[in-house]
Amino acid sequence: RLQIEHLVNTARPSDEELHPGSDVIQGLSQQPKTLPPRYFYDDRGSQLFEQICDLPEYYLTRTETEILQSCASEIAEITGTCELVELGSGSSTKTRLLLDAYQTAGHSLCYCPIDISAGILESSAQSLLLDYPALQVHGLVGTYELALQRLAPSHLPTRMICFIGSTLGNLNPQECDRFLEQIKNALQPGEYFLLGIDLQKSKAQLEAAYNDRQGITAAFNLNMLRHLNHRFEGTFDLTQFEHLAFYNESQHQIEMHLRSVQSQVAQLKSLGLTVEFALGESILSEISRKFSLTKIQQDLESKGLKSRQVWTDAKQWFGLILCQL
Ligand code: AVJ
Repeated sequence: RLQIEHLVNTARPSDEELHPGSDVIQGLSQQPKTLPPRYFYDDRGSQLFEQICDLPEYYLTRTETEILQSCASEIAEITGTCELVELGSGSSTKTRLLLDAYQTAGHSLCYCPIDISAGILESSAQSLLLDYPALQVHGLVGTYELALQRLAPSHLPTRMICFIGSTLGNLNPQECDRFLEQIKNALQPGEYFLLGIDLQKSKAQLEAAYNDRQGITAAFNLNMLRHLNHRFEGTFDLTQFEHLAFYNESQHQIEMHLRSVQSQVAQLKSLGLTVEFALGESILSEISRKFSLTKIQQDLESKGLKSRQVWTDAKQWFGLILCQL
């Protein structure tokens, strides 16, 4: 009942596949310096992210879970029997609420988790098989872009691509537009897209969520440098960088930075890269955009993805949109 495929693009390898780390070189050679958020998620980073989800200040996971608890059966009713494809499935914890709803409604269960990290994909797939005796799992290890091109035709009547947890917020508007285009191209007419997004709210609430008192978010941010040290023979001194997160109100996005507390030089030896930092200079390690429901619905609509149903929590902090092509 389990099949896991590692995706590699042999026909048309991307720059990143031919030269691992080229995105790191590119980001660190830019002004201001940036790094792609996917480098957060080595095994330790995925663990730290799971801890973030349980933090009192980090309302996102709790709020989305609460929404899913109340709307999962409605989703199952709207779509009927369908194949669930999930982008960035991670531990698949929230997805269990959907699987439960489909199981209760008596639908056959087919789940296709997609994640960049093979470790977390494998362990969560194993535990799902134990808990759902009728479940078929077809996992894909790789980037969203490749996975969306490679989805096998579904043998179930329909399909729903799930992109929950507000991961869409990591994409800038241009990347977001490209991504929604790829979603549209991966779906057949009548198929579904379930999107979970964090909504705009006060600067104080948002900044608390990314500056938790236990310092887990700071550790998560700094872990990116530890990961790069490990992966590319790096010399980043983690004691000489600090975590910085603030809400950029005009862009409606949280920005996380790694700020150099002194002027220093770091190397990534296997990439042949030397990077100089001025005192106070920072690397932008993540943007986390906060959305307006009506604006994102318009963007979805412009790709032919029509809203079938929208759910939020009582405070309107988080939104879940079920679209149909
Ligand atoms: C997984 C991208 C939704 O933006 O809130 C959590 C990642 N970064 N704390 C987010 C994150 C810092 C998270 N996403």
